Amino acid sequence: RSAPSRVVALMVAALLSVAGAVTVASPEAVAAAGVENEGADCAVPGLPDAGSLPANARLPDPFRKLDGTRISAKSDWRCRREEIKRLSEKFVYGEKPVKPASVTGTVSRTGITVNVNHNGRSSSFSASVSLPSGTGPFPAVVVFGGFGADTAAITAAGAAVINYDPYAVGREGTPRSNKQGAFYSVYGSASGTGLLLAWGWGVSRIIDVIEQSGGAILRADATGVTGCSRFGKGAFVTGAFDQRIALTMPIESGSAGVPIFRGIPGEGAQSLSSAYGEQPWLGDAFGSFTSSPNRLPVDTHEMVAMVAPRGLFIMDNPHITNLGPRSASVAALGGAEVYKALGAGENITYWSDVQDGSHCANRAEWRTPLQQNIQKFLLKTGNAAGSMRISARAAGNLADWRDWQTPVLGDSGDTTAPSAPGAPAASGVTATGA
Ligand code: MCU
Repeated sequence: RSAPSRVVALMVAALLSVAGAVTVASPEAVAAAGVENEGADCAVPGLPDAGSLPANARLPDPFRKLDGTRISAKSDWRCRREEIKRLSEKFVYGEKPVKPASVTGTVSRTGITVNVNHNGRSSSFSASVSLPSGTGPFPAVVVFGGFGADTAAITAAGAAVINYDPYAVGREGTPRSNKQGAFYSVYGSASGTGLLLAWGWGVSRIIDVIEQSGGAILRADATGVTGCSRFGKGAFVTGAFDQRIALTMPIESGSAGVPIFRGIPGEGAQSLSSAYGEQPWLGDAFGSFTSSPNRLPVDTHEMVAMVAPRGLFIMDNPHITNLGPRSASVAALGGAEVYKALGAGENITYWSDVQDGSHCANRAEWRTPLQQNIQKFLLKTGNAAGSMRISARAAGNLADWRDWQTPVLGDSGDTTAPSAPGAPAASGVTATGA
């Protein structure tokens, strides 16, 4: 590095340390990206064919690239994440198309409208908005469907609620060959993309409209997403696939949501063939894995990892085996290894330590962590550490599920090699940001 660039780096480091002293949130809490997919420009090698996938009873190594080598620097994660995204699309959820040619719409104090036009096909949908008290602009949480999320706690914490009807974007009750809703009006009723990612596409288009609105009412850089049960599956996948989402909060999501696919049969949760057949939630391509999840080149610990280093608060219910809470805890623990490797271990919370109650009940135990997560990732006024609050009733053991260890990722901006032993310490910028 040349002397002048070192001086600039030191000046930036000094500015960062001043900023760090006056803000409440740590630098790692400010983790949402300005774009839907930061890895869109990554060169990804050819993906394997469904027919040539080796069986692996353990969770795939999230740090191992398609070329067989492991990543060694934090900056390598961006393109490794893109590989996981493409594998997940090809084998699990179906493709999420990039932003359509035209997205327009409005944001008012009571609602959002979205109009999409792509390749001569158009569709529209809308969502109502409930603002908290105060003047704004406000962060917002997209709430899937009308049940299970504590909307009163969200607005009391100071975030708006966007009441999202996923069925307007991807309907249930249709055969896979004739999918319906705003997504399928544009991409075709025979699209292999399942409802979960169609729903996520709809949320991404809402964020596009908020971005274009100028930010007077809702802030585009502070969006959360939540929902329970089938809408917990949707909230989870939505947060994994849009890096503008600062806080992802799935509740009791069950099979096709957070739980590792590989753990579902042994735990006795809703079977993969049942979840695949009940509704076209997963992509059509998942149909060849329902009785052989060990052939999947990805599992849901890597969807957890796709959210990293952004805020993730997974709520689960250890009293209903059908939901796969033990398998969900393993997904959280496995994905948390990527959070830790990125230096963001405090940005993930898994919470199944709750009293019995009906599925999607409003639980007092989650109110405080919900509001703390909103303060940390959306309002940016708090800095509570995330934690693993796993109920002993349904606690998985990650060691049983992995044959890989978590690497120490270098801070170097060099994406090809870790810093050599004995090399000078990382630059002032990275040292300050750590
Ligand atoms: C847990 O989510 C689903 C479950 O996968 C389905 O089998 C069941 O019919 O519905 C659950 C749900 O969405 O409940 C509201």
